Amino acid sequence: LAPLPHPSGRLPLIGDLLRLDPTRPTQREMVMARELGPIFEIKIGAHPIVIVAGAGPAAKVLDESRFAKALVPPLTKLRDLAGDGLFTAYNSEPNWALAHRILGPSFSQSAMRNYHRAMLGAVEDLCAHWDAATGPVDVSADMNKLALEVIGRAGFDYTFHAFDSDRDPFVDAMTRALGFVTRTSNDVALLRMIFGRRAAAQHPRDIAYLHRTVDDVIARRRSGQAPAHDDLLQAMLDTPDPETGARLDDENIRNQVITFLVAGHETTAGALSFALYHLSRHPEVLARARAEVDALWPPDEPAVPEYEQVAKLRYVRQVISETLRLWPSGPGFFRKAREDTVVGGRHLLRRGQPILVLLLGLHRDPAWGPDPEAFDPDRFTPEQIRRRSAHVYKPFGTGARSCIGRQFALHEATLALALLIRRFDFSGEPGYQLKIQEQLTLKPEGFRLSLRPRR
Ligand code: MNH
Repeated sequence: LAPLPHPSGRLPLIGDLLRLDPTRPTQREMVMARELGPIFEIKIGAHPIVIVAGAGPAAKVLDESRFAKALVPPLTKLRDLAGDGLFTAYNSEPNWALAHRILGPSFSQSAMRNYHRAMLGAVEDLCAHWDAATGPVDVSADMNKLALEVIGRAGFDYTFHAFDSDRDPFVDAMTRALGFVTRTSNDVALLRMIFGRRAAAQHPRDIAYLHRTVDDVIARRRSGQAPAHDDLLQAMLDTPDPETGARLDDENIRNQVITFLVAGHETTAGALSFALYHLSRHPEVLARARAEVDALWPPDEPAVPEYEQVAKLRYVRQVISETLRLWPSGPGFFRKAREDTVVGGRHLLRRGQPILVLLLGLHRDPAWGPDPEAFDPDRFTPEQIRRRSAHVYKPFGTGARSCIGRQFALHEATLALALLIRRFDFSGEPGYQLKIQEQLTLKPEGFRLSLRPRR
């Protein structure tokens, strides 16, 4: 058995810390993978993390019978906010299986019919916001607002007034809390104790505020003060477990609401932002996508997009898929071996050892052809998908703990992207160099678009 490759210059006590980038960790790891190969190890202080960045070892660790989701920082820190919600629950926690069964039908493809209107309303608000823009718009900021409004309205019949100047203080509290979770997952604990006191004091206040606000939304719905609604909250309040008849308690429902806000908003927003970035760089792709949209909803007629029509936007959907290949907004996820296991015939993975499946690496595996850096939505025609192993494309994770919100995200992103390219001509700023911000999720930083309404 051979030790795993690791970065050079490893030091006692701090391990590879000097080689890592606390503000853009997965982007640095993607660069390391080019040098170290499809499986390697980094050490954060004394803690080894195995990184899988290529198809061979990925096929192994994606095998659910031998590997499972691992809950390590930043996910463990996120439990301060989201507790035993679906995303941060331990595999063995009974509330995970309970919530997974109760919520499954609410996230099915056909359930998207219930959220379609709310999604459309939020997109229309964004269009109005863009109509009123007097200069270039900050794409990541606006996609964040859109996705937050969508999950708020479709999930809980709640608006954050994200496009208004007097937006809900909830948004700032959540942004601060997520920032704190990210920073404290990648930094050095001692420095934080010295320099981070103020943020550390704010964090529990932010969490208390988030919890209070959500508890109030739940209580109002339960008491009938807020009307019943065909949304995620109603499903959680009304649906008994199909197996045992048990119900989710109010604390768990609060954790799920916060989970959907956290897991469902920056991810979809990042995907939309990167999609607009790629379209601004690939006029031929934009033209094809727009032709598809215009054929469905002629540009000189008012469009009333229907739920069923979103499935017809095949090429727009391919644009989203290719976007999630190159810059998956969730850049990786953690696995662990259920028992000691040998990978690649020569590397021992200890039971429980955290393993990061680095999508930034896997999605650029040689299996993608000679130029994996090229943006090409034709990689996602049905024929191309059939020709490839499913193990080289995992933007929504894998197995039992894969993304429950996948259909939700794809319906939202396809609808929003289609309507935006229908309504607006746009161009990026000429000198813009893609720079990617990491905060649990990835998003383009400082990317602005100049807009011109098409009609
Ligand atoms: Mn989502 C899990 C990516 C949109 C709710 N999501 C995951 C995982 C990935 C992921 C990867 C697996 C994480 C892990 O293994 O630790 N999610 C995405 C991406 C998008 C996305 C790339 C958008 C694009 N997710 C959404 C939306 C929602 C959502 C929208 C909710 C409305 N995701 C979840 C939940 C989980 C999850 C909940 C945890 C599921 C579970 O463990 O049972």
